[in-house]
Amino acid sequence: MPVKNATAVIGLAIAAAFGASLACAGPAGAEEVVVKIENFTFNPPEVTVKAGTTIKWENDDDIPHSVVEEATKFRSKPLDTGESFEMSFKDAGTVTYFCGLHPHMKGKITVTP
Ligand SMILES: [Cu+2]
Repeated sequence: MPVKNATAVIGLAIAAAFGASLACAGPAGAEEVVVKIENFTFNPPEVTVKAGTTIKWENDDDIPHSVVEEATKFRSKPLDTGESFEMSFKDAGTVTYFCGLHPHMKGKITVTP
């Protein structure tokens, strides 16, 4: 009987360790980087992130702005003050974008593997 109990305890310990390692795997591969939109600029204008990162653009200006990829692979709706737009980047490469309302506002994302 005591042997059976010990086995059960070990089994629980393994299950707990396995669960813990699974929990760690999620956040490590799902980082979020914030790009602020303020004073008619994307800040920072250029960011370098790892593949799988989510970029969140937040409009801190008191007029609307949007986020449009140069080849319109993605485009946000006009973001009012305090609104945000998120996009995940799974593939390595360079992404350039601008504000659809003020095309002189430009930004660049470099995604590394
Ligand atoms: Cu704008």
